[in-house]
Amino acid sequence: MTIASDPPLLAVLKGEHRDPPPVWLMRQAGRYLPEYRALRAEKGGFLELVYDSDAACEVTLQPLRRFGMDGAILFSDILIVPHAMGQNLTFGVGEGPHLSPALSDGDFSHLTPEPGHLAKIYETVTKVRAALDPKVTMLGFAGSPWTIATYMVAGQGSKDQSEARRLAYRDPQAFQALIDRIVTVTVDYLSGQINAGAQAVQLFDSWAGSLSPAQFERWVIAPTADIVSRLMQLHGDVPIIGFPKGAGAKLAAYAAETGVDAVGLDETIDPVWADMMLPVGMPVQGNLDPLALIAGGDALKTAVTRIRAAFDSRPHIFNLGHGIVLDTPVDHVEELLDLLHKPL
Ligand code: 1CP
Repeated sequence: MTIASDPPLLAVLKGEHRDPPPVWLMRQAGRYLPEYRALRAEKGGFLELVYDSDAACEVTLQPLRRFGMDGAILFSDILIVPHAMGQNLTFGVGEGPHLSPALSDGDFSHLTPEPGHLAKIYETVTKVRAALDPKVTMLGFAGSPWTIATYMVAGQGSKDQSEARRLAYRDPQAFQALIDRIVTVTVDYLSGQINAGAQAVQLFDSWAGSLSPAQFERWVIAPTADIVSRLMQLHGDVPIIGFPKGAGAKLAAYAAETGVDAVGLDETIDPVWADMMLPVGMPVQGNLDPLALIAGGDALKTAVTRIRAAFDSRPHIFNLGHGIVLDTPVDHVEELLDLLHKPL
């Protein structure tokens, strides 16, 4: 239930329709912002930013100062969970993340957990929340078990998540044990973020699109439902956004079976179709193509209008369909915010 003091984004997550829609952008902090690049260079690297709660708080607030977003997303990374489970994590310059040892057999029993890594993140949440305007919603997040497992098994990002998919078929028991462990750590982690001040949380399932329907049921829907039900018991009033990127037609089952309060839509989902197919009144988030934001001008305006029109009677949070791209012009983000603040 919404309460009068709920900020707009939180009110929408609880089922209210707002016009104009509240907005935040996935990866709204990051390398397209000069002030981010400057602080990253000063601190020496990405993890140095993440584990320094003053720096991480500052980076979280940077896009809010510039653009006046309705949501502040904690500055961290989904791979902090495998790091806390005991894998070594590095981010090389200009490279993606590396986790070692890679768990190609799914066996995590030899890893020594480092829960202190997660405690550092809670500090950031508390600092951001204390600094936030009460009209802005503080969002926590974690990766979904399937997406986290793809990185833990391969040791890095991969094109088609083949190693994790192979392991899931070859040794479903070992893979299930890994997923169960990630579920437990993720529930603790999200609960810790909520206790520290997060008002809603998002589960990023970036690689949900690589699974066949039966595997999707087992490795995306079931563990997500498990996390949602455990979090609901602990924090019944904190909304959970599920973002199963690439789920396509499997989105309907995801929305119906996981128990998430809201679904994030990637840019390949037709908003008109999503509105027809999702339960009446279920809040949605998305789904501007990040490349339309790079284009700006008429292309941006047309895309924004289409999305807003499709969701004109459903609770809707405006966002991208995936993270903001590195070469996005900062003034196009301003252009987007201006467009959103005008009536449809
Ligand atoms: O400064 C740098 O060089 C690092 C770039 C960067 C940033 C800014 C990475 C490395 N992570 C982040 C921050 C981040 N990551 C946030 C912060 C909050 C925000 O502003 O939105 C969030 C929510 C994430 C989530 C994340 N990390 C996801 C899920 C969303 C998605 O993009 O699909 C994934 C898959 C990651 C892993 C990751 N972290 C970074 C990279 C380059 C990657 C992808 C690696 C790969 O698959 O190869």
